Amino acid sequence: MRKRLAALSLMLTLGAALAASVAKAESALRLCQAYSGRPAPANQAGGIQPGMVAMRGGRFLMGSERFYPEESPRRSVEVAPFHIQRHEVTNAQFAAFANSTGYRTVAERPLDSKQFPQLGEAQRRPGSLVFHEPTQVKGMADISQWWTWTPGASWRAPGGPGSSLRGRANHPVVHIAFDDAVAYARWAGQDLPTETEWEYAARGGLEDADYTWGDDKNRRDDKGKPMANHWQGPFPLKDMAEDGHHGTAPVGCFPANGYGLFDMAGNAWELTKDDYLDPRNPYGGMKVAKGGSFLCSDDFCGRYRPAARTPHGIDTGMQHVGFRTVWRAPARP
Ligand SMILES: [Ca+2]
Ligand SMILES: [Ca+2]
Repeated sequence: MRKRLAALSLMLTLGAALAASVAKAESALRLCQAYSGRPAPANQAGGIQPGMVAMRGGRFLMGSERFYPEESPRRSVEVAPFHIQRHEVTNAQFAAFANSTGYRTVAERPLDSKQFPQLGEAQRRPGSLVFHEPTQVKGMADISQWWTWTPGASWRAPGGPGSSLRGRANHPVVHIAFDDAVAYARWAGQDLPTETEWEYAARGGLEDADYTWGDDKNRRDDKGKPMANHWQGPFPLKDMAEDGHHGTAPVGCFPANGYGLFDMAGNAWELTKDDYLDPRNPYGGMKVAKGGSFLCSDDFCGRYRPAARTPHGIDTGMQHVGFRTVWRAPARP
């Protein structure tokens, strides 16, 4: 009898765990597929602002010495408490901002004739950089083999003229330049994260782990799929899309990290407010972007990790660059 009771108890425990795991997966799926792209007014994650999650802050190990030189040194840093968006800013969120303010992004404005007197009107047309899969490449130094300056490309037409946001309300907004991200954040009463805040949030409480989910690069989710929307296959020729997504995915399609944050690895690169300092580029004008994107392949980028960072020019958008916002409680008087 006692054995049967123990077995029953074990079955109930396993059943409860399974039910919890299924409920969690279903809730993530709802966020991913049926999500409107705009968080509900009441924040179920316990944060103060809609769609935001509270970060306790504290001391953590930032950077890594196991990958690219720009990520080192690994150092102990302190971060104050803040709130961060559970997911990347979506097209629906950015549309609410653009519709209410009439804001035009950098990619939607023509280049200034005073700044670029050498360019004709046709060359100064608004546009942004769009990715395409080339059929062949000669070396990997020249990124114009897969990035094309495309007049008419912007967050409203992420693939260039003829593309649209149809069915993409819950995808991360892309083709966002630094000023665009700042304008949105101010409108929302928020801010862009510092690199330190972003990396603290991305680590999800795992100390010094290589990835947002731990150290195993090849870990798969409970359906056997990659843990983040990145690029599987030889870059830039063939994206096998083993993760189920070519290009951006709706936010929240991949497992959350330990802090309940989605897509801190991959999907869209995320702008921070920090300057990217590089002695080889004394002119500046670069900001730190974090987290990698749907274009990060292991054979070329490998940057869908918390410590990874890349420079992004402030004067342009790209098809794989977006952002998320933070909110900091005002200091008490
Ligand atoms: Ca993918
Ligand atoms: Ca991301």
